[in-house]
Amino acid sequence: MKSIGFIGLGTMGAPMAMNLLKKGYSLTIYNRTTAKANELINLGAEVVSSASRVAKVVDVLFTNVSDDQALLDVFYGVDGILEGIHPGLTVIDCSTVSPETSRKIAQELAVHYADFLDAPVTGSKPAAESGSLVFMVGGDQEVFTDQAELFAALGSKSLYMGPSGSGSYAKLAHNTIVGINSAALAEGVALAVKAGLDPAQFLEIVQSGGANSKQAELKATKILERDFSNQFSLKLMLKDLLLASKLSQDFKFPSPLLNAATNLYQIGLSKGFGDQDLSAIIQCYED
Ligand code: NA7
Repeated sequence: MKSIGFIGLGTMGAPMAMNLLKKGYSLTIYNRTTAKANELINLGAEVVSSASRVAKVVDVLFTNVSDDQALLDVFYGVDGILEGIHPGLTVIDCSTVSPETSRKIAQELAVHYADFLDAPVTGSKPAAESGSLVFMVGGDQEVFTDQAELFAALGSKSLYMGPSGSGSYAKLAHNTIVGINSAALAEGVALAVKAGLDPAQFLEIVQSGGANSKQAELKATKILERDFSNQFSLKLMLKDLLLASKLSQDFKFPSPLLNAATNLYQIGLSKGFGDQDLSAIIQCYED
């Protein structure tokens, strides 16, 4: 069995690493904040003190960190992955970052005879826990095929999207839809409440008809119970919308809905909702 590494044990990374352990893989882990590794250590993971040490000892290395800067830090920083890289290593990055960053790292790894797949996911914390993530993958198709077993261990589906950066393109386009859709849901529910309607009954109508969506299905209870505990944070959604906005500008592509949603999430962040679940965006409509 391949030896696996995991760097980035946050909301998404920790349950993914847990699933690899449960499937019997030998796992070496590193997280900047060491305390987050404790539960995994108890389940048999080996923790090491730097990203370079993980890279040195594994065949396949997953990374799942916040954003472009975090990913560049774990690769290029002191004791970063590049210091432990070896020929034949495959890195599978599940962070949502810009396609430029995915391509830059893929090119860097190729110089060292190592492979890189940009493999962001759809599905937030519950899907990470239940092993039902969907991967959208960019990079060399043969490398993707070689890792099919690992994608199957963590997700219900993995799709090859094209050359390096294609997974990141897919994820930013995907989250453009999720961000706009979540904002639309919040705005509609807030309008119904303003008009004096019962939110539970209104959400039942939404889920029964033309306004239904995955977000309406996933977030209705959270909205009704005012449970904004984090499954995918508002600030990370804003990060994705800003990356998508940059893509739109690069492509000279008009994106009025993306712009409106980005502004709304920026207001949410400035009101202090950044660490809450993205469904907390509804609070922007409340007095
Ligand atoms: P979280 O729960 O905010 O976790 C982020 C992880 O990234 C966490 O392990 C952080 O370590 C790590 N991180 C952040 N910055 C750095 C730097 N500079 N160096 C090393 N490690 C860092 O995010 P999610 O799990 O919800 O999401 C992860 C990705 O998937 C993100 O791109 C989403 O958009 C999709 P820490 O524990 O803070 O020390």
